[in-house]
Amino acid sequence: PFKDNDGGLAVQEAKPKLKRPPLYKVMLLNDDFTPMDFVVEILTNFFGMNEDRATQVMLQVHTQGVGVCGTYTKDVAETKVHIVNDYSREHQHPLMCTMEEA
Ligand code: NFA
Repeated sequence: PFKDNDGGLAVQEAKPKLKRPPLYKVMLLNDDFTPMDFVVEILTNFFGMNEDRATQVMLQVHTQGVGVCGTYTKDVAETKVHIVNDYSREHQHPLMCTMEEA
């Protein structure tokens, strides 16, 4: 409560701020060199997909050029992108993982 301009008592209601955090799509990009099995391994190990779903997404990336691995908060998406790119580089594959706001 506070004194307003005419001396009366005014109450500023505190609005409960329940804003959902922005979400980010984590995506894989196609290339000509990364083995299909390696991409499936990435999708099962780091994105919790079963073999069938991982194969679908891998083929989507292979044929369409890009595919969504999952949708996460910013911190989680950034961590996934780094882990996947580090893992691919460690194995000398050019696979690229990126993120964008959903
Ligand atoms: N295009 C790759 C190949 O033919 C397979 C691939 C799929 C690579 C999805 C990257 C992402 N070996």
